Amino acid sequence: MKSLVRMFVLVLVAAFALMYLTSYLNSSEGYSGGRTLTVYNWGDYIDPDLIAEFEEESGIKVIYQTFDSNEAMMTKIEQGGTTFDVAVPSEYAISKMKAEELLLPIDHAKLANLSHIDPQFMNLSFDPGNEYSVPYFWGTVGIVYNPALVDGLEFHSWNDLWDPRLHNQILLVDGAREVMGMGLNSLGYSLNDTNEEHLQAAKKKLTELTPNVKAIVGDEIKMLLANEEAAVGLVWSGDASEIMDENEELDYVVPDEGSNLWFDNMVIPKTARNVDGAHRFINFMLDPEHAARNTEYVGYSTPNKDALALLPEDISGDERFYPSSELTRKLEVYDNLGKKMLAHYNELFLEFKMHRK
Ligand code: SPD
Repeated sequence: MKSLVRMFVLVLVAAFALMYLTSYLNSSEGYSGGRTLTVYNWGDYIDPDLIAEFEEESGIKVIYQTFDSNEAMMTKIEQGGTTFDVAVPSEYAISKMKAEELLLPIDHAKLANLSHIDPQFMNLSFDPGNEYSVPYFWGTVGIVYNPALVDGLEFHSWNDLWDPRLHNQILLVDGAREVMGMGLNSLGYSLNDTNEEHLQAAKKKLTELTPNVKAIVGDEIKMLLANEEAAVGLVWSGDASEIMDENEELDYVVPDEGSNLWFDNMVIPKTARNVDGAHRFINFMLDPEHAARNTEYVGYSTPNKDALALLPEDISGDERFYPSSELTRKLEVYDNLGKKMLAHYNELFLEFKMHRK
């Protein structure tokens, strides 16, 4: 009997020791070889050389994972069981994650490079005082098109996309707010509209676009448009810039009715195990030389004024991707519409996608 008890105690001690060791190794503060940082970012949204340089400089191993929509990212963090140290949500997602207490406060004292951010990107309404987030990239939503493939069509209005000459020629980015937003904007409604009649009208309008829609896709939209597999795309501005780098024939416009102005910021989710490493990583990305290289690599617009000054004029002076304040004033930022309404936008988008099948 005594030996049975001894065995039981030994097993218990071994289990506790194993649990302690596992959590120590996973924790950032552990021995240097075991220090890790888990970064959760959009696909194609960082220069991989910068990750390698950060690892070299800090001795921290980066585990890098990607997502393709705010909704997917939030669901994963909400569900728990993850250990993300840094994530990159857009503004309405930041506001929602803050409300759901999914974020840790940012310690500005640890971010010497925060001073390089242009003040116009700081202190925005979705995160007053940047208590929980730090600017990474920003941009617009618009139409990228290949003039040689659109039969003389010009794109001043979202409604131009409904032209029958574009049969099976349009690719849409796989984003509920972007696609629903296009439907709403085309009818003159706000991107943040919550009126059920307007939302149903937007979905109906989108279903009428179906004959022109070739596919609804993720990051492959860039390759498909650059390779001229379709003539037109509903895209984020940075993707347009990357596509146009690959194929100079294409152009990008923001329709006259207006569109979306968005901001992707770095945050530290509540799941973080390496809060200090997260600050080091964020500060590293804010360094002007690193931010400039990242901007050149991914093609998106940087909010870092000192990085912008390092970029060639053909990038920093391109008004399609660094629009004037006159244009940005016409654009709308997505609001956090609340859990229920955001789920409803997703549902309507899904119904539109199902209708295509
Ligand atoms: N491939 C990187 C895509 C990043 C786009 N973020 C835009 C979010 C707009 N709400």
